[in-house]
Amino acid sequence: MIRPPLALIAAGLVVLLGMAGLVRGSIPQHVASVAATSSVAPGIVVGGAYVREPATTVNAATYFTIFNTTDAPDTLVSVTTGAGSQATLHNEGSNGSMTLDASGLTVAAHGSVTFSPGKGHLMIEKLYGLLKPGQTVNLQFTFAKAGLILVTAPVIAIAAPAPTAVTPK
Ligand SMILES: [Cu+2]
Repeated sequence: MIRPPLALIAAGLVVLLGMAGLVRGSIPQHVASVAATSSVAPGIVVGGAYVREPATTVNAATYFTIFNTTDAPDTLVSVTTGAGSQATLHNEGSNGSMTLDASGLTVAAHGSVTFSPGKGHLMIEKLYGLLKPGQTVNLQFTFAKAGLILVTAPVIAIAAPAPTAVTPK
């Protein structure tokens, strides 16, 4: 019977322990990837969100697209943010593809609503500080059915191009 030298067994144990360490190490990465998709709730996706760099702390306009991938309409009932004392949905002009009323903003089944310059924006009022490019603003969207959706919106410089919302598959 041939026995492997003791040193070789020890080396094998180190390799096994090393692999166990790698598996444990991968758990935080998995959690991080889940956090990165936090703007996705079952069926509702908020994409292309950004805050246009404001000139003052009076207010800042936020733009985004809401996709409803479900078979039923859902309603955005409120948005809150840590960047200012209030956040309100504003329709712009008579381009009225969106209907804002006391119950909120309804997004049709398999439909989308885009807030963009000329159409509408989420106005963050009474900013707690001036927002600069490179910063991000956290937004909490509450939908009647989908519930709470967390969105992180980058602050985009006054003259810089807006990010594009990717249509969910
Ligand atoms: Cu406004």
